[in-house]
Amino acid sequence: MTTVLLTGFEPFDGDPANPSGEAVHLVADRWTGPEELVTATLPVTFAGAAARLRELMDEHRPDVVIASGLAGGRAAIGVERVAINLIDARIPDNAGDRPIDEPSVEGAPAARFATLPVKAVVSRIAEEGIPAEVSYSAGTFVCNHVFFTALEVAASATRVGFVHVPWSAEHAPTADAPTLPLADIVRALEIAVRTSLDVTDDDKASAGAIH
Ligand code: PCA
Repeated sequence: MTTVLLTGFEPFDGDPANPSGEAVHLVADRWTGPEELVTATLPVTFAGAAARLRELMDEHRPDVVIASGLAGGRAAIGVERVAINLIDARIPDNAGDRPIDEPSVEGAPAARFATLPVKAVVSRIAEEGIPAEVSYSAGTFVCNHVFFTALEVAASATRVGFVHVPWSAEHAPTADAPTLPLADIVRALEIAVRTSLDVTDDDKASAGAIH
């Protein structure tokens, strides 16, 4: 049985909701397979999130791991291409911890690339009219930490990636904040899962950045 692990996060930084956590549950509600889908909401803590992800990967031995989180202020779905082995917390996590300049995983390489077909995921999301882009930085907070840990822990055949999502229109922090409807965020995660299962060779089109 092919297994997919899809995670989101609980709210953090005073936000009333985290669309990533809400979306993964909605993806699970309407999942029809044939693959097995395991979903979970991770705590926004450096100590708890990576440990929980390791447990889930140990228990379910997933073929595809997609973690998702909120990137408040972004207007598009961001499919992350690179995780760095660095924690530099600008704000405290939900446990009050604020580690600065520590590695995610001691002794591991400086960075790892996502092993999902990142460009194919972006183009398939965009084809459905949902704004999407390849992102080259997942930040230095809990999301990047989870992303790097997943890449570090995964077996070589496992496909691992991270998707950052905007605030949902349903829980916009201010009237002019960039948002997407929660339904679009749900659909984007579904497309990310389906594309990661079905596409082996990524697109060759450029998604690079000059700066
Ligand atoms: N976003 C944060 C942590 C949890 C989340 O949803 C981040 O981008 O690191």
